[in-house]
Amino acid sequence: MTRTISSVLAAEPVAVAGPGRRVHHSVNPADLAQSVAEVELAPAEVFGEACARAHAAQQGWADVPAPVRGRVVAAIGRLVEQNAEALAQLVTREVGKTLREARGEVQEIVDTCDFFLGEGRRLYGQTVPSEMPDKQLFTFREPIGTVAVVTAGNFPVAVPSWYIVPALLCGNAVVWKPAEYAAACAQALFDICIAAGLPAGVLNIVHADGEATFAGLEGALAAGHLDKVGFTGSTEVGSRIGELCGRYLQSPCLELGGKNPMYIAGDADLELAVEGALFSGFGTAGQRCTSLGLLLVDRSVHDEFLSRLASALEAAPIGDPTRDVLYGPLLDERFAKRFEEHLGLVEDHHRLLGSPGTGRVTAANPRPGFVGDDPQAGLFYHPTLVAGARPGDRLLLEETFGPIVPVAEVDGLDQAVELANASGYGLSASVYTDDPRTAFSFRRRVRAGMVSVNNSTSGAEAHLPFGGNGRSGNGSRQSGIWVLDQFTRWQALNWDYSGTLQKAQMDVGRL
Ligand code: UN1
Repeated sequence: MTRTISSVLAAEPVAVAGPGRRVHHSVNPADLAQSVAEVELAPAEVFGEACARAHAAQQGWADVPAPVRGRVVAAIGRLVEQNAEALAQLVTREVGKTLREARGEVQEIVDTCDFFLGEGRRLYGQTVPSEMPDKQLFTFREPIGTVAVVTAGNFPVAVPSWYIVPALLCGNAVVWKPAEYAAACAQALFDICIAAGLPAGVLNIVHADGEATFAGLEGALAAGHLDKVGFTGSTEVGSRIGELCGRYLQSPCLELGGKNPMYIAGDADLELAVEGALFSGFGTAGQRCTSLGLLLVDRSVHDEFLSRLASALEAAPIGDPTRDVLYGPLLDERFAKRFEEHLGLVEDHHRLLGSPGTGRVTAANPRPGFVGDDPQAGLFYHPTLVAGARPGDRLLLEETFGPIVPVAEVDGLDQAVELANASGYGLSASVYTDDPRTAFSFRRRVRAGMVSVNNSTSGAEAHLPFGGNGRSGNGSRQSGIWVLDQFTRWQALNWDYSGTLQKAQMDVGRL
């Protein structure tokens, strides 16, 4: 049977045939039973071949005028819109994100296409004055070449589109390696992009495991078939990619983990802050790179805030992601295993606390709302709020990637900033206050690529720079015009029409 967009989006298991030997089964994490995709994982050579194919196709694509490439981006956006509901359902089925969030994720691809289709008519260079007469200088943006995109599955379609759409718009060819556990979502987005009218070889998908991908990347870099790597995922893997690219004098675009702080100042609107903490900490089961990682609550409002947040959490429905719940299951079994290890930290913390009153572990208990009312049926975990966290606690320093939020009591802004920066991550941060002095001072001193005032740590918009510092990335930014610097290189042009050999620095014009 030929695969079509609708057959990938249908609620049938997707079979992705490839040259691979090992088959990966992607299952619905809400029941661990429903098969969503069966994918053959490719060996490293196949990754290398895809890079060679992309490398060969890239010049032809770069020769297509940028506004015409923009029309292809527009067609991707339209096709995503036409298939939006089915794509959102697939996201929910394959990675367990609530339908409401999955719909938002699909909208994020449309927003990205909306933004970049217009960029095809801009992609501006500059005209620059020369220091000599009868000479004009210019700058041009040129495509970087072949781009490998390696993505996680917590945002199985939106985050890949942040790389793929601008990379294509800029005239690059792309090889995309999606997460194995989100293979069907990836295949659906890939099929949509191809159906939008991309020439053969310009966009390629390779399903492979991590080690085959590393070997494939290394081979392609050595062969000169790869010019940029874009990676969203863990800090550990990101630093391995950074080392590999560094050996070939390349600077990858790295979007890594986070331990995103939220400071609740003494004057905060507590109702608003509770809502923000609930969504930031527990939305997507805490599995966004921008999820809330630590709550820093001013001593004057600490007890009141904590008791309100704990009650809101107790009342929040958790379970079947197709229903109106706060969050569904974790992404897949590997993430669940890592999360359980992290849960051990909570237990250690609980044991260490000793004297009553110094800290509490608040865990909501099983309730109707789990699939079949059985929390064992899928990868469901209770939300956990850990109060009494102290400076130096591992809970305040290590990324969780799941529904646990530690809470520390702080004495004012200075201590909040110190604890906010202690983990070495620097992706997103948020402050709740009505005082602009607190808001601006927090913004300036917190080491984060993105800061929110009176809003969640997550929820990026497609036209603002997205990215982090320190352990969260190498300072590269995605989204908006800032990502153009990842996917183009600047070329300078000197045009001398004086008819003489004018030498820079030596023949500088004088008054
Ligand atoms: C991620 O988790 O990798 O800001 C990205 C947000 C999302 C993107 C998160 N739109 O929450």
